[in-house]
Amino acid sequence: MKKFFALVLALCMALSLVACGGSSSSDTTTEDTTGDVSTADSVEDAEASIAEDSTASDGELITVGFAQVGHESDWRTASTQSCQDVFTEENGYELVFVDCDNDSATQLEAVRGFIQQEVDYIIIDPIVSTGWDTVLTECEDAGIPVIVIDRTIDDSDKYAAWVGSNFTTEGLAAGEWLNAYTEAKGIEITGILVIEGTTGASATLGRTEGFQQIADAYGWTILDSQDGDFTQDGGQEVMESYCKSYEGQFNVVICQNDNEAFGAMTAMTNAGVSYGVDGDVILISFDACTAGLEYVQAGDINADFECNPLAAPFVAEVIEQLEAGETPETEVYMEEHWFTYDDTVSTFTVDGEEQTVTVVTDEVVEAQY
Ligand code: GYE
Repeated sequence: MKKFFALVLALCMALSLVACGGSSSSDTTTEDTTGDVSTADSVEDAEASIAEDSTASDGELITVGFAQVGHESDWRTASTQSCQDVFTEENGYELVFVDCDNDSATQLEAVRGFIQQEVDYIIIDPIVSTGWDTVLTECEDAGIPVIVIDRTIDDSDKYAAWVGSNFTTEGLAAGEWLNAYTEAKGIEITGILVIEGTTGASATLGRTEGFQQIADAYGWTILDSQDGDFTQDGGQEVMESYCKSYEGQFNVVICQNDNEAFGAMTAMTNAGVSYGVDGDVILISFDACTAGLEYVQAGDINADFECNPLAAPFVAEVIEQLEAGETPETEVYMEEHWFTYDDTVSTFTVDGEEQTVTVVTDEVVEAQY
């Protein structure tokens, strides 16, 4: 049973590490408590984990409670699927899944419910980054290790590990790509509109902060930046109001996830505003799930900055390490790519590090989640 689990885990890890193909803008890395960063970017690493993991079990099912944000986006669906694929009985787990419907009170309640159920581990994808210390102390008192995924917790360190993405880097990359693209095309940026994700979510905070830094550096005007709640309806509603308030004043729209971009496209089409590679407005998105990439390939979205939702295999590895009495790495960063319609910009620099883009082809779309 354990060997089978370890093999599945290793395969999942290997697949998620190579799934996107193309060139990598950042490797999946882990950081230990001393701040040292190591890289786990090869099939050999995944294979090595078979031997390591296969010694850790007593054959009992491990109960895992997962307090998921909700079901607001394609990204979220992929994240949920990743956990449901990995934390199966076949792999030695019983998963208790709660969809918190983007409500922070429900999420705290879910975590307290897991404590009452005496689960072995708790996974939290925190809707917002603050308000966590009390409930995490309760988990600690109950002796239940917490693993945080995706969004970060900023007001408590009472968890064993975090697995996710560097949202500020995603925002910086979007900004630097936009600068290189507009220079290459000879386009002058007249005005930028941002549709943010959920207020208080670290994904929103990081992407906003990263892009703002670049806007400040190049002297761009951000006309407005409003919450679209990471949903298609939210994106459409905000864009409808932008089209009225800023008619003729903008030529860049930044949507902080794909679903908002889908809504924004509907609003712009209805308002007679053209977008994408042949349009008047440059449209940038984040997440790069399959549907987002299809729009990039079609030229409707100019560039899509990936946020990798397939965290579960890495969470399982953390749990295996805790089961074995080892101290897991405290931070695990997912591998991510920057996707574009064409290679007008093939490389650009973020904080002195060269970034390469992946031009979206049929194979790229097929390999994506
Ligand atoms: O970008 C969005 C989702 O937290 C990174 O949440 C995640 C974000 C993702 O709803 O689509």
